[in-house]
Amino acid sequence: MEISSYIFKILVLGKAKAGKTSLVTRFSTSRFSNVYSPTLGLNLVSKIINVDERSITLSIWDTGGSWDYEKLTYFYFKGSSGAIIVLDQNDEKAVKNLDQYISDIEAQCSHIPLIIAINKSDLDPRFDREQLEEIIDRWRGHWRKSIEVIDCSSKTGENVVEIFTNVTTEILEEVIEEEKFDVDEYI
Ligand SMILES: Nc1nc2c(ncn2[C@@H]2O[C@H](COP(=O)(O)OP(=O)(O)O)[C@@H](O)[C@H]2O)c(=O)[nH]1
Ligand SMILES: [Mg+2]
Repeated sequence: MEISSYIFKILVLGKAKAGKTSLVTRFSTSRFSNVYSPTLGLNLVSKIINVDERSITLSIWDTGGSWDYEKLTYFYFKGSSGAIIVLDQNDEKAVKNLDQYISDIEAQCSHIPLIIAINKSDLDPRFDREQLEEIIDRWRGHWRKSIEVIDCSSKTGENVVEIFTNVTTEILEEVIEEEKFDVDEYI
């Protein structure tokens, strides 16, 4: 049996139909379905990933659209070590709620590593990439952790593993740094 030394909670956010569940399913089972089935409440997936010769358990929180945002944000966001915001590149209004998602993360979790996953790279791009870059540059100006933009496709599998590996690597670096600091305090 594999022994996992860390458990990281990863929050997955994005508009309905952006491809959150598809991304998580592709990562956890290597499968994809074209049929849309709305996530009711929460899709909670646990998966072990190996990064830098460590095995880490990811607790992935894929939120559904039907939840009462106001009441449940705290519950969904609490204790997240990293977040993935999924945008559908085939949607003209893909970046519309991006600012809101990042401010909610800032308010509920403070600054944690972020990945902006531009999903559906197998389809035509329809959104304004410049507007996306502007929004991200603005946040990067004061965000204390990494913000990475990765184009991916849950359909073809492009960059799906990379998204989860990269967010885990960022979190792990931070945790190892903190552990060193803790040890130093005792010397
Ligand atoms: N072409 C294409 N379709 C996708 C991709 N990812 C998801 N979809 C489709 O988009 C729809 C919504 O996906 P879903 O994962 O349920 O979105 P969610 O509401 O954000 O969880 C479904 O019909 C999926 O098959 C992708 O990378 N490429
Ligand atoms: Mg879903």
